[in-house]
Amino acid sequence: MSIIKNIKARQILDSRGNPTIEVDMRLDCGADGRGIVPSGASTGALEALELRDGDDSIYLGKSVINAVNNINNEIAPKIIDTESFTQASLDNLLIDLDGTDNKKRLGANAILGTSLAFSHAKAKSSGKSLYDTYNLDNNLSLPVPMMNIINGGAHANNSLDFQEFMILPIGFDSFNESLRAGVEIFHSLKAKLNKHSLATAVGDEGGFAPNIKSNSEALEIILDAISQAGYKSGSEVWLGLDVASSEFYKQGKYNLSDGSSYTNIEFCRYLEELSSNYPIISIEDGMSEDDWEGWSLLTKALTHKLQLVGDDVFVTNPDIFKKGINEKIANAILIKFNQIGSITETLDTISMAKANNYNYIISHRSGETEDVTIADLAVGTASGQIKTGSLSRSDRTAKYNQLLRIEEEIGASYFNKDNVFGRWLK
Ligand code: 2PG
Ligand code: MG
Repeated sequence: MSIIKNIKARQILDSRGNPTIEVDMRLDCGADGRGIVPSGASTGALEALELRDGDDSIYLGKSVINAVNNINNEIAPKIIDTESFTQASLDNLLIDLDGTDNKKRLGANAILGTSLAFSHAKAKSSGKSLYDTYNLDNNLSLPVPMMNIINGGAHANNSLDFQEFMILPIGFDSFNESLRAGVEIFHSLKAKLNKHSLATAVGDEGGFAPNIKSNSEALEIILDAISQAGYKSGSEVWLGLDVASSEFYKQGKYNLSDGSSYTNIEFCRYLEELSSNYPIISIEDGMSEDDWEGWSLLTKALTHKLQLVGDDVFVTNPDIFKKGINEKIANAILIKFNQIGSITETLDTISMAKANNYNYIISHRSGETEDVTIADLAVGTASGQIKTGSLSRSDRTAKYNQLLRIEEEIGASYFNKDNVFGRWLK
């Protein structure tokens, strides 16, 4: 239990140069904590509301001064010197104070910023590492990184429809080795792109954003880069996709930029075929958030073969996720704390995933900052996987660097400890 002595929010910038919220908090014991809120581009329609000011003449409408003021003027007097809080009691007070279903009055960014800052201060006051405060059932692990080395979709202005082409260096003995493999493949990919006179400029998550025409071409070039770097695809390094299909699902069809258009049955077949042709172990948002029928088809077709991750479709929301579990949609959930807007609800959703044998992946947003909380969250909740972008740009590598520090502290035996991919690798 902790009494809050001071809280101060301010507007700062995220990795895309858009305003976001930073919150500093101090507890009565003197411990302090800072939280910075990330921001998505391909957002799920049912995410908690990120409050922006909407005045086009200031930061193109993206300033967050109202949300900052909500913390400094409305939240502060309710939580400073009022009672002794746990994470849950603070978050519940904030949710009640907001009083709406999707945190639209105070802003999910205002609530999450406060929740995060408390989380950091609380860890310091208890003398624990941050990851330990997220340790739900005495089980830490170091995650396999899902590295987004080719960016498309809403994260790049190239012609690729799929948003993320990821590599997963699973077959290694430590996070350090897994990271090294990823980095070497990343650089080998850069050399390959150069050789083909393709752009090596990077997209929002630090991955390359070349003008490759087709999804298979992107996968081929990644496979090439893996072997060129001296690694084996399909045994050491696997592939992952974030199709982010809600972005191109219009009028009941999946419409690709080459003019082709698919029903959900056809698109399911398309993804099935891709996964037979390539060593793909994970597909995120293969179907749109508006196409639960498609999700059901896809799950039936591929759940035995690979991880099917719900991002836009579940938006880290326990109520929506519960519905998904009941309808047997997907077999994994992406966890983004700003989709739901508090640490407590995030942990609730994770507990639900654990209880129902769903994998859960702690994830960054495409708009990130120097805040590395998600690295600790991944270790503490033993997610076994983290999605935090490519191997360039400090907003992405900062999380990997934090994982290196944690590995130094707890030891490499925690890497991929529960092998969350095991059921598909047999
Ligand atoms: C996603 C995320 C992160 P955004 O779709 O999974 O990679 O992107 O933050 O833009 O929603
Ligand atoms: Mg996604």
